[in-house]
Amino acid sequence: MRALPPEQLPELAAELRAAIVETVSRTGGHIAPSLGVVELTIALHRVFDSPRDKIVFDVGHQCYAHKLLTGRREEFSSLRQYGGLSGFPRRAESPHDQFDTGHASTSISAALGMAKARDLKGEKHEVVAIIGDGAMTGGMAFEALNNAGHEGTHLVVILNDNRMSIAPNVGALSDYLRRMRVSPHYWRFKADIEGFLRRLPGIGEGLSRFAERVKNSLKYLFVPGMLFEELGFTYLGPVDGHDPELLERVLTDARSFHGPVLVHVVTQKGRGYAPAENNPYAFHGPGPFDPETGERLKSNGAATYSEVFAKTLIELAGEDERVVAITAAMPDGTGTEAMARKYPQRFFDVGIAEEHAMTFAAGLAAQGMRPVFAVYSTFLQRATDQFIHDVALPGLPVVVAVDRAGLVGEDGPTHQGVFDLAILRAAPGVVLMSPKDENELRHMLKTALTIDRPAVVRYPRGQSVGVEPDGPPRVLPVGKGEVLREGRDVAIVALGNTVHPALRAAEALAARGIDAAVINARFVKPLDRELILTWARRCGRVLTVEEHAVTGGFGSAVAEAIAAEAGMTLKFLGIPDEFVPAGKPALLRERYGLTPEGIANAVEAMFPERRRQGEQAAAATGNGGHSDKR
Ligand SMILES: Cc1ncc(C[n+]2csc(CCOP(=O)(O)OP(=O)(O)O)c2C)c(N)n1
Repeated sequence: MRALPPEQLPELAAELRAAIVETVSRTGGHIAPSLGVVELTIALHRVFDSPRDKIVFDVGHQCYAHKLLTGRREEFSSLRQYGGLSGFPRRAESPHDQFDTGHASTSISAALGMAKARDLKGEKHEVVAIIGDGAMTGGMAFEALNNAGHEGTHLVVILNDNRMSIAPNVGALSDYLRRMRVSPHYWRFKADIEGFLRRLPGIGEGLSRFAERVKNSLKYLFVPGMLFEELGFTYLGPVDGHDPELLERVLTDARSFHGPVLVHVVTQKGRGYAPAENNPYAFHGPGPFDPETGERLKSNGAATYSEVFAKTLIELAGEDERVVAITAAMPDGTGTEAMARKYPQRFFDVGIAEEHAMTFAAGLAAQGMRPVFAVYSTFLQRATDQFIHDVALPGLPVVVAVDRAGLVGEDGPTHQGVFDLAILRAAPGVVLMSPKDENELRHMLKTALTIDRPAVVRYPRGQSVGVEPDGPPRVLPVGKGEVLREGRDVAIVALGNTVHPALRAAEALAARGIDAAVINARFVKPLDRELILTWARRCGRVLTVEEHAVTGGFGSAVAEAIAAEAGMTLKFLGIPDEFVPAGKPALLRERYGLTPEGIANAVEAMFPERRRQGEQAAAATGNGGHSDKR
């Protein structure tokens, strides 16, 4: 491809676009982001020598042209299918995929790490991060810019500015980029300005401090990208991201600079495919569509869980003025855009900033509001500390609506929502629940907004069960499950969207001569211990079912509750379900029995008969203490 004369590049770009549209119209996928960076990807592979030079995509959903250009054309039709090509860069898939991605705002950190490794190993190659203006709103990106500017390590960051996150991009940074885009400058102009300033009498070489300040102020006036310059980057841009020759020139320039360089490239999301150009929002990551017309192939049926959530949220927000909704750049996916339309003052899109969103919600709750942060399970992982430290510890009534909890599908391992319970369950004092259907989701949202403590409702992606609402949303008894089917042989304890399949399984089992009880747990925390224990004892066999990792999930919670009932004696010694107060570690270990004596006592308590015998022996000899305790 490097040998192609420049006049053939538009043809190559058109071929890549045709291949992307053809495949994605069948598989679904991130078409608009990928179409927008076709020329940029060509330029990257002509200027840089991948895989020797490291090209690191952010989020990674814009990598389709990269995949086509790096030996994966034959398999491209298997994109996002089971056993096929990933929709994101995967190290295991190709040496050209330098970093596994799926979540936003990681590329500059990863690229800086690679650049540092290069320097430490005495190697000579380039490292390039490609990050969108949406991903640039994430805290990690700022942390990395801050660190990279300080380190002064050479790396190239390409800011792919298409004005869009999934929805139109938001925030002060987005406004800043917009101002730069409309300025008529481009990167050569910056050099001209600097040269001009240097030639000004009294402002050139050997500047007084005053003159230095004047120069800097003039720079602010004329030179775009000062924000990045102040952070220690050389800023080049803005550059038209659909002009192949210009792109090659600026990227070649960027290579030659010392230290970190930021190239601001302006692209059009969905470029070259009219339906995506006209509606980049809908074509960010659509399902299958008709490639001729762009019409989405719609499946009819029950409302999605997100739609039911959004409708209920509006209803409950109408009853309570304190209810506000927060999204981290997913107004459409989470359904919170309904709130934006109905109550714009009470809706906040904070950008791709889950960490900030959680603590922002905590701040709102601390002042008496009732924030609902709707977030996909996989992206909630980002806000783990903010949930534990800022919401759970002070016990603030933040509602976390965990959408896409469970199996998510074609986006693959970075997007499956199977860790939220394991993460959140450790936090003392929180209420974790999951509805068996959309009707229960309504009640759980009402419950979450009514109880005065941190509450989490997790529900799956896609269509709901299709049940009718049984009256207005109502408060459920916290920590209570329900028995949906009685049985003698085994207790199936199911959570969320596994409850209905469990009921069907029980029917099938009846035909096989197994009488299964089915319990809808509803709450992971507080767990309905009593109910589960009753049925565990009654049946002697328990199967837990959840769309979540078994490690640390709902089943683990049940196991903890019924461990004592199992044939062998099992106890858990560790930190009980509470926040640990301040104190010297030795004292705290005493408190929790994590000392040799504490452990010995815990073990001894597992031998009640021995203890009784010991006590009897002590009584007989007149010795009141434990005879075997040293
Ligand atoms: C931590 C995290 N939160 C949310 C998302 C969902 N998400 C995927 S792409 C995207 C928008 C990215 O916008 P931008 O970086 O500008 O790239 P573009 O799609 O415009 O090329 C969002 C919010 C994500 N991938 N990671």
